[in-house]
Amino acid sequence: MTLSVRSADALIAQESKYGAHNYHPLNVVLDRGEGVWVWDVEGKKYMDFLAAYSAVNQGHNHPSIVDALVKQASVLSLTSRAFRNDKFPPLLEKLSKLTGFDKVLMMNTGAEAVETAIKAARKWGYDKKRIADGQAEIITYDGNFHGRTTTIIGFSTDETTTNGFGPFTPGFKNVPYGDLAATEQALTKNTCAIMVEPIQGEGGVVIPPAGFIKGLRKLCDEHQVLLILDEIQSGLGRTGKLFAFEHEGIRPDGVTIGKALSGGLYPVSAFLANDDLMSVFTPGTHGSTYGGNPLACAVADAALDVLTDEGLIEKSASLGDYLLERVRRIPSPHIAEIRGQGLWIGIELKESAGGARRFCERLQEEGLLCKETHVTTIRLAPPLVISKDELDWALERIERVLCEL
Ligand code: IF1
Repeated sequence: MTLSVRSADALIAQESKYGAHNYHPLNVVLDRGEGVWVWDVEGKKYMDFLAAYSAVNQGHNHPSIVDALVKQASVLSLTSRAFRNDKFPPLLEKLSKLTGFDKVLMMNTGAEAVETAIKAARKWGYDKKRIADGQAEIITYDGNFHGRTTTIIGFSTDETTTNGFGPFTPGFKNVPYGDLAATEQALTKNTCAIMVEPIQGEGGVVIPPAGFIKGLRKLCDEHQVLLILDEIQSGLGRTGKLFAFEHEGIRPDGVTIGKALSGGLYPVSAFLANDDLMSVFTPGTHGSTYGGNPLACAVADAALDVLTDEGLIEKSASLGDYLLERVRRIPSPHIAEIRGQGLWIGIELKESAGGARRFCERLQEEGLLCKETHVTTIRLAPPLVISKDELDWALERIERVLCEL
């Protein structure tokens, strides 16, 4: 392969000079992807073990999603919701039938879907639960991650994301993640919803105690409170089920999805709910220029087909079990704890390991791209299209780096 005219170093310097420094990425500059593989500008090949934070569950540039994107882009991209388009209604029906929710509200980014859920929950609180105007409360959790808008970061417990960005939106109450008793204590007559990630992603793939989500469902039923789950990262196959809530055998009142809804080709998100909740929205109460545009709908339609046609959810369950078992057997002195569900694993390192970053940098040298979270966690989340052979290729490197460093 010919060397790119613009070297990685030049591109990194250009980014540093002209871009805001709101990230600290690994120094790998990618220019091509296919399935679980990506290539940097110098032609070096890597396996992607982050999958764009689970947006690329279907693998990079899945041919049928690319095909849908190109085809639709050449016909009609955006009408706005002032007019109707022919790709929107079929996607709504497909999503409703696949997920079992009556109604779908399309947005673009994950944070917008979460904002939509917050607005729906509050309005339901005033319209249906008769909470006094302006008093609605939502219970959220320590260690949460739901996006970057000013309202959403207002209830984050991570100081890096919040410091210097106040004042924040009132009406949120944080309690310890996984703590049912603390949740019950935080409920008041003004509580309209509990909003929670079934597994905390940014928190470091934190799995709550078994029965937590089921317990929340019970509390919500007893106190006329909505259960809203953020499945933007945990949903659409990542944990080995379509939704992570299926592991607990319950149904929430509302769910947010995004990321893999488009297979990573375009920002598409949605808020899903049954009629009783979604009916709080009437013309003019919510919207988005791009939400539900034909290009997004064509892409999402194809991305959902890939998920089901290629059995990616089942694959995540079976290969996830295999990956977890193999990672649990790694005889590394650095490992404190291993957490996982489906093809989603957090390797918690001991204090003495010197942080997860140096392991991720070493894995990069070995051709495997991972991203640490919370300083001490190595997060594994490959595209769900990964084969067993490819997984073994990655495991060999993960084992080596964890044992040799
Ligand atoms: C960043 C983490 C992943 C999410 C959940 C909503 C959103 C996200 C459960 C918002 C987004 C992201 C965004 C990205 C890093 C990332 C992330 F490390 F922060 F936690 F995925 F692991 N709900 N997650 O995980 O969706 O508006 O971004 O489309 O902000 O740096 P968005």
